[in-house]
Amino acid sequence: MSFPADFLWGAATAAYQVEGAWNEDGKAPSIWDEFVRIPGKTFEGTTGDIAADHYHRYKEDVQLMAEMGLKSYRFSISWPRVLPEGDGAVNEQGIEFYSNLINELLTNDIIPFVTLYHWDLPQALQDEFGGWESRQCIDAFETFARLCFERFGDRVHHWITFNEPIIFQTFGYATEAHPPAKRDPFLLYQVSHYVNLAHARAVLAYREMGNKGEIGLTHVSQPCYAYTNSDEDKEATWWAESFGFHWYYDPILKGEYPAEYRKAIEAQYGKLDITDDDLSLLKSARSDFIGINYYQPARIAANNQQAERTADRESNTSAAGTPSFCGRYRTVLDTDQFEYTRWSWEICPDALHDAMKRIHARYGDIPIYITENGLGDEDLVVNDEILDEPRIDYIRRHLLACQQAIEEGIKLKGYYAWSWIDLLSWLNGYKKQYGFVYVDRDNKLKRIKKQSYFWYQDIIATNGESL
Ligand code: BGP
Repeated sequence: MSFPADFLWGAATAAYQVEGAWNEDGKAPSIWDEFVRIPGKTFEGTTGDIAADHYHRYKEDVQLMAEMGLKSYRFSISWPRVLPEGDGAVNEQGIEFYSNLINELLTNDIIPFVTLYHWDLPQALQDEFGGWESRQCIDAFETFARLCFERFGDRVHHWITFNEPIIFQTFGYATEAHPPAKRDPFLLYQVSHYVNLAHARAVLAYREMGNKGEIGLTHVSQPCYAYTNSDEDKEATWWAESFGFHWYYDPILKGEYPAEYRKAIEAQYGKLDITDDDLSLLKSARSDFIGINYYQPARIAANNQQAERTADRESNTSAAGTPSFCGRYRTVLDTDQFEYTRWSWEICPDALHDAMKRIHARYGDIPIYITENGLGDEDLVVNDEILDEPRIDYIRRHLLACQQAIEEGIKLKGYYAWSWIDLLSWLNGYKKQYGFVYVDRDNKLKRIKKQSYFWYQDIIATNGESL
């Protein structure tokens, strides 16, 4: 049997995308609650105000998980729900919601895997000191993290500090597609360092508080491949890989920044505020595991036209075929050679296998969780049945890649499909579906099990044998 007996067969969501109840029971607005209200920023102006209404229906949702046999559920805690001002008074009603959810999961033998930051920064902190642009945010995050460890650490033993720093930072500070919608590459790099420090402080706090579980961080994993063998495409790929992989993974897993790349970006944008004490802090806080979110690889070419990435929603939501924010490279869309989803995301299970090998080669025997992987599609509905065969095919092929990695000795400990249920896609509204469970938005958000629900149920029951 290639999947270990304790392999975590899971599925994931994130607070803003699933909960709704955006202004209930003492919750304050996050930067997303404000951003979605700016005209033109999201698909047809969709918001997470109601989302899948998981906040009110979590019991029903957990029952569906239990019936499926789900081993673990990854979800995030909304920071402004538990600390409305970011670091001030605790909102006990918010704490109660997560406490109840955790208890409900445990009663049903489902292991909670909790993300602290899935992009919904309290608006109060953005207003007060520019959010992640300030070192003050590091202290605020530590306060939030400690609160969560204190209240939930007795029952939650798997923690992710941040979800996909590269996305909220690039979109937030270089392409204007996410809040705070700025275009300032220097800030992007500075923010990335402050977030790394916040991660490190949370890791140390977790250990110092005597918790027994594991703590890590989730990065995007998008292996880059030169589109052609030309020197200029290879050089472009060095830039893409240095930014997308080494700049983000090295500080978390090696406690340092890639030197050559740092030199190059500081020459271009200016000297970053990174002190020796900061670097010692990073070194002292190696993660217990790395979470990877994998959707697609990137085919990289030189950006000969010197085109700039634009701020429009479309070019930020289908990643292939756009120039990078820094203008040094672009991604290539080639429908003759590669297979794509409806949103032009390349389907390539081999690159998932390759991603794990690259991590293993650079950082050694670090345990890995695939914390997101899945197919965004518009599902076929026939007589109230959701026939999402393409999703089954997508997940099956990616799970085979996982199986191969495990057989080769990679310490892969779990797989979380994105997503558990149909939820808000940040920039594509409810049109782009990922879930095992359909949410009928025309019929009081009724839950309907998709074909993939039953398929995954069987995969879990056989521990992957029926793949
Ligand atoms: C990841 C995020 C998720 C989810 C997923 C799908 O980047 O961590 O929150 O949204 O991507 O993205 P999208 O909804 O844009 O298709």
